[in-house]
Amino acid sequence: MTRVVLYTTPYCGYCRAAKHLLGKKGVTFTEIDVSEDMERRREMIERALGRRAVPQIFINDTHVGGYDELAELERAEKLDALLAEVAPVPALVSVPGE
Ligand SMILES: N[C@@H](CCC(=O)N[C@@H](CS)C(=O)NCC(=O)O)C(=O)O
Repeated sequence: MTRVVLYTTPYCGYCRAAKHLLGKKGVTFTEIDVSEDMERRREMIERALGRRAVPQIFINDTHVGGYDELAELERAEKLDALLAEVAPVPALVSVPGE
């Protein structure tokens, strides 16, 4: 399954546009509201290599960027392929004694 994560804030037109585009693609995504969660905002900035604007979009842990970049992928007909990629299964963790 494709893993799509969006860091957003509630009153953000670009966030709405990104969610609309992904919704049109029938994609399920996880939305992380960073408006009041400084820990997750820091996580977003770190994962997005210093970018502070919302949305920041990740597809299978690959940083896509904001809405403009997402829309550009769609315009270039590259978004469907990216969304069709299956997320790598996290490595199994062995529990000592089990
Ligand atoms: N080019 C960006 C624009 C994003 C943007 O301007 N987001 C606004 C909120 S809708 C924002 O975060 N502004 C505050 C900032 O840039 O730090 C995109 O396409 O996502």
